[in-house]
Amino acid sequence: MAVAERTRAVNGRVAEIFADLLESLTALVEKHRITFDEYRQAIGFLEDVSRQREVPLIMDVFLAVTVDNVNHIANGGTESSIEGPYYVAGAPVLELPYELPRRDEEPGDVLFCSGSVRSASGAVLPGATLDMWQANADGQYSQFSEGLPRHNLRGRFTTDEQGRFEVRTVVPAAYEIPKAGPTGRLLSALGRHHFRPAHLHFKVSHPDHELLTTQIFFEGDPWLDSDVVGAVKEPLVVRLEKKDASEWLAKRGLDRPCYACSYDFILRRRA
Ligand code: MBD
Ligand code: FE
Repeated sequence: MAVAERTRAVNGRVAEIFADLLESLTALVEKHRITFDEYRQAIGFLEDVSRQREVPLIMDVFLAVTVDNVNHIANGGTESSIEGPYYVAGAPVLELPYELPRRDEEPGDVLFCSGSVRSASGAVLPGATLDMWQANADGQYSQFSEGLPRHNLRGRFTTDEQGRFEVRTVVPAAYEIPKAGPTGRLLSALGRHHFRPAHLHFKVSHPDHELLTTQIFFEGDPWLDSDVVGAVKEPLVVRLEKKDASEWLAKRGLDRPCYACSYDFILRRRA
């Protein structure tokens, strides 16, 4: 393709990637003999995705995991997973004892998420920052569903002298991609389900170490093997443990059973 070759030579990476994109789309139109009717439908679909603010969602559903895979370097650190479309920078900085901001009558089971942050060398990392966000027990994220406080179930906190943390939150529900939106309608048209397994999002950071963006999942979740975005990695699946020992509960000011999970994050040193 002469045009592609010329742009490749002049404009570097953007031109090179766009040439390949156009080549794929051209082949697609030719292979399926796309009609003008279908062409206009495609334009309408993209306008709809934009109008309903689902550009980040649809990109993450179909492509983000591949971006994560081609950039993946485990190298002794915790496996990464995608950020997803619902991260908001600037979540509240929490004070001890850590509790993600929640509503007075926040629905769902209480969850204590604990663990540690260590360096790939094995050294514990006091003062590591965890930036955590999640869906509520209805599968909704604050700022992306109506009627939730701005920073509901979003917060930042740090590890203690032993590199440990514990934060109180609620057990998230599985996330269902809205069926009414263009992304959900496309999934329906493809005969696919709309669910992500329940998960907790984290960005874990510490000076001298690479930022880790990842997600934690729960054993036994019915959607683990068919996550609509395909972001589950086996080492990121933890046990959701029921806690009913009265002493353990009393120490945390609770009088009814709750859940706990634990994860030890490992950060790679910056080169
Ligand atoms: C989510 O909650 C999510 O984390 C991703 C990656 C995609 C859609 C919804
Ligand atoms: Fe999510």
